[in-house]
Amino acid sequence: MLNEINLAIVGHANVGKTSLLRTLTQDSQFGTISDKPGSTRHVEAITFSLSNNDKIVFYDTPGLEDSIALYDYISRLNRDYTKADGIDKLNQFLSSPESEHRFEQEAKVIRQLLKSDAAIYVVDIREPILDKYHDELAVLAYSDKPILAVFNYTASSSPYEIEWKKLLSRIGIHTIVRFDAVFPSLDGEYRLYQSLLLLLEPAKNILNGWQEKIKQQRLNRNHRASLAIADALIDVAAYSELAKDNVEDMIKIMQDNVRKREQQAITELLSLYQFSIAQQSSENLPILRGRFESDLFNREALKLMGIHLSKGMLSGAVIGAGVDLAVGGITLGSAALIGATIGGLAQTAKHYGNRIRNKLSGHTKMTIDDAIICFLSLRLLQLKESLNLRGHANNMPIILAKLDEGTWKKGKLPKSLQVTRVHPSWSTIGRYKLKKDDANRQEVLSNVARELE
Ligand SMILES: Nc1nc2c(ncn2[C@@H]2O[C@H](COP(=O)(O)OP(=O)(O)OP(=O)(O)O)[C@@H](O)[C@H]2O)c(=O)[nH]1
Ligand SMILES: [Mg+2]
Repeated sequence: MLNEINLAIVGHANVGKTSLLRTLTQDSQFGTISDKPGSTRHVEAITFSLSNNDKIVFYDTPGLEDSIALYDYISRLNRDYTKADGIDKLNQFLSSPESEHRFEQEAKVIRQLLKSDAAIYVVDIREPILDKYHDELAVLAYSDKPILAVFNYTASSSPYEIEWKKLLSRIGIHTIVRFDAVFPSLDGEYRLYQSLLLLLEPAKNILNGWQEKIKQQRLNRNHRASLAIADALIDVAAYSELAKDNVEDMIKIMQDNVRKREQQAITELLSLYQFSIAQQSSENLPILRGRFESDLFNREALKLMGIHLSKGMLSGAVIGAGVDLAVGGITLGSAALIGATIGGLAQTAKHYGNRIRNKLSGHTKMTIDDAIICFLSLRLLQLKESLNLRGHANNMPIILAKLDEGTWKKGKLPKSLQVTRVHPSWSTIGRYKLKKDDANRQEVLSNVARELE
C-alpha cells in the first residue's frame, strides 16, 4: 500500500485546472485564476497530511498551449531510435534544448506528470474537438500514467460532450467524470474520488482517508459556523441599554452596535469558509463587499424575508404592557414599563420619545426586538448555507441560499435564546463586561447552535 500519492492536474490553458483545485482543496486563495490563458506559470503543490502519515499532494500545472508544435517537435526527435516508447520520447524531449526555451511551460507539465502517480486531465467541454487537443492528449498518453478526465463546465450541457468521450476513449482514457469546478454538484466530489480509486487501487486507503478528512472538515466548519451565529444571536438578544432622556439617540446607538455585531459575524463566517471579502464586489446582490445590502432594521426587508412581525412592529403601537419602538426595532422591557405605559401612545418611535420620555424612569431597559433577532438569524443562516454549498473556485458574488426556517420566521425567539434576555452580562455589546467563560452562557451557546443546525 502506498502512503503518499501525487496527483498532477493537467490540461489545456484556461480550462479550469486551478479552479478545480480550489474547489477540491476548499481553498479559495490557492493559486491564480483569471479568464486569460497562462495564469499558472509554475507547478504549484498543495499537500494534505492525513492520519498515519499518509499524504496526498496535488500539483497544479501551467496550461498546455502550443501542443501541435510540441507533438511535432517530439515526433521529430531521434527518429532513428525506432524502439523508443512514449516515456523514452518524453525523456528525450526533456533533455532537448527546446524544453528550456520554446516549450519551457510544456516541459514543466511533462516533468511533473512523469513524477506523479496519476493525472487529472481537465476538459472544457464547451470546446469543439480541435487538432491541438488530439496532439496534447497524444503527448500526455506517452507518460503511461493513469489519467482521469474531468469534464469541466458541465453546469450547462454541451454538444461536444459525446465527441470528447470518443476522442478520450481512442487515446485509452475511459475514466471520465463530470465535475463543474465552479458549480459542483453535491455528489460530484464523491464520484470524482470513486473514479480515481478505480485507477489507483493501491492508493485506496489514502483516497478514502482524504474523503473522510474532507467530510469531517465540512461538518466541523458547519458546526463552527453555527456557533459563530449563535454567539452573535446571544450577544444581540442579551444586549440592553437603559432608556434615559435620549431615547432616540439611544435607539441609533443600539442599532449601530447591532449592525456592527452582524458585520463581525459575516466576517467570521467568510473567513471560516476561506472566502475572501474582497471577492464580493458586484452590484445589486444581497452580499455586497462582505455585507448585506439591506439594513437589518429595514422593515420592508424583514417582510420580504417572510418574518411575522410582532404587532408592535407592524403598527408601531402599544402592545400589552410592552411598547415597541417600531421603526427602531427596539423593545422596552415589559416589566420595566408597567406603570409607564399610557393609553394613546403615538405610532412612531419619534412621537413615542417626545410624548413619554419624561415619564420613563431612568431604569427602563431597552432591548432588541424579537423580529430583528429572527431576521438576523435568518440572514446569517442563509449566508452559512450558501457558503456550505459554494465551490471555492466561485468568485462571483454570493447569492443567498433559500431557507425554510419555520421557527425563525415566526418572529418569536426560540426557547433556547429567550433565557439570554435576562442575562445582560452575556452580551459583548454594551454596558457589561462579558464573562466569556460563563458556563451557563456556554451551555446556551451550544443549545442555540444545535437549534441552528
Ligand atoms: N462558469 C465556470 N467558470 C469556470 C469554470 N472553471 C473555470 N472557470 C473560469 O475559467 C477561467 C479560467 O480558470 P483557471 O482555473 O484559471 O484555468 P486554468 O486551466 O488554471 O488556466 P491556466 O493556468 O491559464 O492554464 C476563470 O475565469 C474561472 O473562473 C467552471 O466550471 N464554470
Ligand atoms: Mg491555472
